[in-house]
Amino acid sequence: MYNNLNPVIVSSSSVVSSTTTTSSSVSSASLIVPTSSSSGASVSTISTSSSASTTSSPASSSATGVVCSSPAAQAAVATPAPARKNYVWSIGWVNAAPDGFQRPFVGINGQWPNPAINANVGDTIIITVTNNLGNESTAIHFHGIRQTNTSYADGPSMVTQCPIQPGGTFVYEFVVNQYGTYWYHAHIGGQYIDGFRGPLIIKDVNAPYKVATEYVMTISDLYHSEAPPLINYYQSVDNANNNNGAEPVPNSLLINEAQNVQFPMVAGQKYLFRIINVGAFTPVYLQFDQHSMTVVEIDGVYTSQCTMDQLFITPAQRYSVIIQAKTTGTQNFAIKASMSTGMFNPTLIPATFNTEVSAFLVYNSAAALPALITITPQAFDDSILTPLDATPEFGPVTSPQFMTIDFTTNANGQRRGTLNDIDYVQPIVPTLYTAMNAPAANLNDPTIYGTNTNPIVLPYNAVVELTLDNHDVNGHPFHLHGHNMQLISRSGGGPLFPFNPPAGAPPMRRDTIQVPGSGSVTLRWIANNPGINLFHCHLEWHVEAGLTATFIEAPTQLQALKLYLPISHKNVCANQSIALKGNAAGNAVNYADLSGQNTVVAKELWGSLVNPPSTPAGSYPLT
Ligand SMILES: [Cu+2]
Repeated sequence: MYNNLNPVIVSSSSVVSSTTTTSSSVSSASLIVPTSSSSGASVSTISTSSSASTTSSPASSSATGVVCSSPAAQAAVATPAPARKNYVWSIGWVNAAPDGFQRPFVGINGQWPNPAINANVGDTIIITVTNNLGNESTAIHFHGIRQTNTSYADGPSMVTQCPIQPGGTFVYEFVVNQYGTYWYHAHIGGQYIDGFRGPLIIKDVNAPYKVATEYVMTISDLYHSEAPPLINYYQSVDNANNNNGAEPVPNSLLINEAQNVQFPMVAGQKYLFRIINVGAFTPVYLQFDQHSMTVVEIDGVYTSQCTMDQLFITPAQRYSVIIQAKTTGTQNFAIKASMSTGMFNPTLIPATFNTEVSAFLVYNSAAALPALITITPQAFDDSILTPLDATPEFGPVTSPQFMTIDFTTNANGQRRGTLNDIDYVQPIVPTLYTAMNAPAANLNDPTIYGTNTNPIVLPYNAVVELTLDNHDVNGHPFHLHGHNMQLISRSGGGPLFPFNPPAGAPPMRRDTIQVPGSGSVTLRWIANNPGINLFHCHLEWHVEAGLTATFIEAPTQLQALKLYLPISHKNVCANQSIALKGNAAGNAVNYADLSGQNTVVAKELWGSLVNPPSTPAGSYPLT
């Protein structure tokens, strides 16, 4: 087991209480009990015979067989008074064996899987985080939350805050004026690969659907090795030379951070499944046996309600779907998620390797679990999921942007991801602090934010149109912090990923959009959210490889907000001698002088470890 500082580890099954303080408890409906929490043995007790498989026998591909409709009107309900939701989190290592293999995960208050944050639209979320990992720094991003007027609470390390060092305490406080399905995850050194991730659900009492019960369903790839040595070898010259810089391949797939979980079902009722791919690297196909999914929300945007049999979900994307229960409840049904394996290097497949995970809709707990199903990838086109608010195409465009996606080797021979030929290298001062303190004469000059942060300054209310040209053969799910993006066009996805938005319909809008391999997308948004908003591929290995750009959005208006940096934010910087002002090179006297800025990553990368080992990983640990 890889732990260079022997951090304190607790067993996830030994802890029964939580010190979380919150004004309302997590819905019991979202609590799913795995059939086997201590070993993966139950996997083999269920037949995998393909002859026993049942499919929902779609008559045609999802590109052509999908039925969409407008939702029925719902009676208006009084909205609850805004609440302040306080969470107190101790971040620490927790041993768990979600697929039968025990390893440490980054847990909260002695437990892993991590709890959901639950709120209503308009609530304030306050999370007091203490880093008790011992050997790693941390930082938390709230994926999809716009952080209007609270850019300092967005989370990415050295972008909107300093890393939270071991022993450090840091307070995130922000208002959630948006409904929908989100998630939180570490945004530092690949740490969320090691399990620091969980749902963030914002309920809307006036949602355009009525259901009896809501379930949260996370899907995630699992690595048996911890992230630091994987990052180290991934970014090594040896990997660049011998494996063309290939990423490590996961060992298995999880649903709700477990396998064979059961979702209790009552005949005749309607269920909402909030599906979140919280994985690090792997897009998945998902299917319910003999139950269609009616999509009602993607990435926090209500959509035209389209019924389909299969979803394709990239890391960081969310789909909320309604499942209509059968009218009789004698039988149980299988759920299957299956990895899209196209990016896996065949020579790097680990010894323990399972690309699929099952779960079950359980109507009758006395009846046997059903045979598993098989998945055959179908054509999938999210552009048909047009927003219910009918927001038309933004325009006219005032800030056209263009980026190429490439992979290359840097001066040290490491394989790096680039946008417009620049790989992201973190600045010496967090970019937000540069923007909060730069003189007016320099504030809108992108160069002060550092060459290798890939900085783009957007004027307030600019209508941005970004075309991304993917020179890589693989698809990449790009995420923009602080906004949803309209998908104006997409090409190159091939027959499995067509682009057929309904004629004349408003463009699909979401915060994570797949850019097809060797293809391109054109995206639009309005720069009406002053702050620092990262734009990056959400495959976590590619974040580590530098496939990131930095939008410095309306810095003049950002300064006019006169943000008051919380004292805990100043303290974690002071404890690590990181300056609260200055340009990307740390120069607070002459912002135009970037001498000494970071332009090349370290030769040895070890994620968020604070005391990295002195010897390189040497190879991928294939377990
Ligand atoms: Cu990528």
